[in-house]
Amino acid sequence: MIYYLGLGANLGEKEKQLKKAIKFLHRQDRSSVQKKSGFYLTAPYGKKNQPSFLNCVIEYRTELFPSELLQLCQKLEKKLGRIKREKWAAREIDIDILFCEDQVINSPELIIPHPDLHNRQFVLEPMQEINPSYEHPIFQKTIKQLYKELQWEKKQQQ
Ligand code: PH2
Ligand code: MG
Ligand code: MG
Repeated sequence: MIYYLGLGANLGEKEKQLKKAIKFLHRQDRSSVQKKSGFYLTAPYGKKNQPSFLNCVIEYRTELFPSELLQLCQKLEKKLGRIKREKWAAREIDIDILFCEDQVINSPELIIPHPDLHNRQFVLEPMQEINPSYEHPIFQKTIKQLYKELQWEKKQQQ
């Protein structure tokens, strides 16, 4: 299965933690990181009074099912020093499943596509770098279109 994952860090050695996460994912059996975006230094979205983030998006091929990949990501977050804090708190590493092919999943522990990704420049910009023509299975719009619309909305708000 082909997934897109969003990675972010805003505590500790951000770049090192992102690189370690990518390496760990690539080393898993019958799995590989097929594409990775550059690292983007981004302003905090949501809760604004926290350090800026380093973000990237990767394309990940694996035989794991979504619930299994979620468990792997949570294990990796722990391994890289993330501890339990309140929602929206700063973190050493965050790995979010953005897309799993054209699957739509709505379970209590996992929602795919990520329900807020279309509002997040720190997801759309790196994803546009690696796959601009990828189509969002619910909105049926490409990443490029979603990114353009977000830019337009932001311009309206200024
Ligand atoms: N992640 C959040 C909340 N806000 N802002 C940026 N710039 N990057 C993130 O990865 C991020 C965020 C929740 O996971
Ligand atoms: Mg997140
Ligand atoms: Mg997360």
